[in-house]
Amino acid sequence: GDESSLVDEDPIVPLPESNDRRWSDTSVYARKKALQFWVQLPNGNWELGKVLSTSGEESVIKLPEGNVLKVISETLVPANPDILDGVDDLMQLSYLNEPSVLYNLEYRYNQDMIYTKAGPVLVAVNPFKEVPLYGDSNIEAYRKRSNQSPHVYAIADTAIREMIRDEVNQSIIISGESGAGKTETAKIAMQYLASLGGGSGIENEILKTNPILEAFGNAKTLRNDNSSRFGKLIEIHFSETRKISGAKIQTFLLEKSRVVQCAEGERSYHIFYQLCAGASPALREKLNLTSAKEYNYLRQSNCYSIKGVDDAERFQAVQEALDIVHVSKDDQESVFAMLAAVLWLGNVSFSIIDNENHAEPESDESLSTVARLIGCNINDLKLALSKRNIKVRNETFVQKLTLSQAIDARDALAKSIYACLFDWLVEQINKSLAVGKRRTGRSISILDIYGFESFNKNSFEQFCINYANERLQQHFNRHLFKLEQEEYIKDGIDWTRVDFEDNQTCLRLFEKKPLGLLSLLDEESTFPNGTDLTLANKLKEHLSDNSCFRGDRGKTFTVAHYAGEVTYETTGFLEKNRDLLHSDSIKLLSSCSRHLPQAFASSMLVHSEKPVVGPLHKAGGADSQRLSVATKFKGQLFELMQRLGKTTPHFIRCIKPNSVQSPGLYEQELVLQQLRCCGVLEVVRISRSGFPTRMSHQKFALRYGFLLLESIAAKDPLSVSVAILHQFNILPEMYQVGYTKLFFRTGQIGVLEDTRNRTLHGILRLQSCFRGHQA
Ligand code: AOV
Ligand code: MG
Repeated sequence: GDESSLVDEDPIVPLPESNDRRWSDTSVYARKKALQFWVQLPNGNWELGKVLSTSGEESVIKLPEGNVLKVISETLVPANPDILDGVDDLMQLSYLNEPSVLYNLEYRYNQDMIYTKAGPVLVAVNPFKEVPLYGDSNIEAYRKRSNQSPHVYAIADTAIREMIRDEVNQSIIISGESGAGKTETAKIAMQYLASLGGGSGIENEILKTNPILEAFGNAKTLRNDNSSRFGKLIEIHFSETRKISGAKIQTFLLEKSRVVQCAEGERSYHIFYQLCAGASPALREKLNLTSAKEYNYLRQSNCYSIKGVDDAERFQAVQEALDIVHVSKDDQESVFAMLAAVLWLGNVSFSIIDNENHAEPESDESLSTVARLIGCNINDLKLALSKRNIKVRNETFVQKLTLSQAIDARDALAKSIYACLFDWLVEQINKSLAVGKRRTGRSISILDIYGFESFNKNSFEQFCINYANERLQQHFNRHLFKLEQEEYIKDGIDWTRVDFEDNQTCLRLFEKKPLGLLSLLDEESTFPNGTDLTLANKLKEHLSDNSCFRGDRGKTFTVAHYAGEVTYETTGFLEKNRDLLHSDSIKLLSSCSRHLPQAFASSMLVHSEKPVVGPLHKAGGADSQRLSVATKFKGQLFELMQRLGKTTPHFIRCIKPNSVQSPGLYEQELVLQQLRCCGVLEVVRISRSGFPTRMSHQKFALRYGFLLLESIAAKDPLSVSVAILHQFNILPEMYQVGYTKLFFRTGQIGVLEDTRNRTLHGILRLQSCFRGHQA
């Protein structure tokens, strides 16, 4: 595709930061009208208070527990009237400020109402426990629209209706940081779509892809016990009769380094532990399987189990799911053999054979088991792990590997086998889900990628993951911004374009050619003498004038992402980006007697025939004749964005309420930080700079008409509405009258609502007085 058009299209000028407490509604006007206020306590939390008195710059505030506090009046943030407690759309709040939004979400969260609308976006706060919101009866209620409260089901239902009504493909785009609930949300959306049925069990097949892909592509990290280590787009197709006709899964960049290396307290992919715990005695014997603790690859992180998860039980579920997506028992056994081969590869050890540190694998149980499982000659395996053929012009030399090179060759082989296995499985699943002949071409896609990550140490994996999130964020920004403007225009109101903060600068840091992170990384990857340090220096030399980049000491640099700053360490960047599997290893796999290794070898050969990017590719020799990992990933992301660009998107923003994965714990600061950076605040801020409150003429006239001093009961809703606006001296710049709706600036409805309440209160008092008289 045409990449440049995506990068530089329609640049949006960033707004100057007007206030460090973004979009807090602290205008003098708002403060005069509000009855209660948010007070920030020294611990950072917000409390609701009432003003007792004001003198000069200071106000005396009474807190709910009776405490009295003296504060600078300017720091008070107006709070909403009680009738707005827990509204199901943040747009209904009269005062849109951070504490009010935080309070509203918390109020709902405490009652297990984890979903809230933020205008067009659905916000989902992770409950970290079972909530009674799902299952057939709930699905039914949303289908019939007898339940209208915000829900993933409602989003999925809207997607279906709009797909049919507009004949346009739809997408459900789920984002949020690691552990926020994206994967669960994606499954809930799939559940709703699957309930439409399709015949021949296709809907069940679609649901069963989840346990399979999670077993092979998810792992325990420090952020999430079931963290997705790959990105996924599932496209569900529908027939003319609105039944599911098939589906297609596309995956993005699996984190394969995890197979050979993972941090203390994390795990490798679930499937390894499931296999070790759940394989039948017969299978154990065939694969020479022992316990997870015996395998170096699983042992290094010192973590074998996950609280509340029975790996053996999960293994049964995965096998059943594989049956359902038509992976034959034979193929399943081949898959498990590949897994065991990977585990045994990790146990292959080396001995030094000369005084130049050259190494050879030990001929032990590990080596022979690997050879048997992949079906190769044990000597060929030994050769592939200790020697390398190097072609210079037309001559071939044999080079002995040093110990560290040999270990790298072994790990590279293990990683490749696993990554190919993952791709192969996805391919099998896709064959099973293949869209039938009676297709309409209409589909709903659900996107669930790995969330933004920031650890103490961040490497190439986080670099790619966060780059993907940056791209997605831009899609989100642009789309919602456009939507907002379209609504104003549709209702015919005056509207001057408001620009908003964009993550364009950060994306440019990644994508600019030739001086951007990805280009420089690729360039350095093609230099045979490039090292982690030369890469870091090169980045610092060329990128320091981008405001999102900071060069740090040594091998580290920092990127200011939309979701926060992340410091990356370049250690391993070049190697992971090059991702070389030596031709000797590919040859080894193609020589195997088993069909899976052969299939892996041919898929690798196909990929290595693609053209190369980067100016100096020849320097690396034959093995670098392929796209770098980062470049391939970038291409995938562009393609994804183009595909999503042709759909009507529905956005779901998942929020992680605490960092300990516990139910009932709502950490204001953590939630606030996510709301700020993931753009939910942005969307509301955009709306606030416009006219966030909308009410139809009818509804407005009905609700406030009785407040009118002169009776105009016979008049039409528009005239009644205008009369109300005049009677209450609502300033002309505070509202707009559209064709069908009234549009108000923040806080305006609150004023009317207060008057309405006071009047109703008065009427009630009068009535009870009256009744008292009668008695
Ligand atoms: P993620 O997909 O956003 O993280 P998950 O969807 O895996 O996050 O959610 C993490 C955990 O939160 C799950 O394993 C559940 O225990 C819990 N959870 C999330 N949503 C719900 C829900 N609606 N109901 C009950 N529990 C829930 V990552 O893949 O790490 O970016 O990369
Ligand atoms: Mg996930």
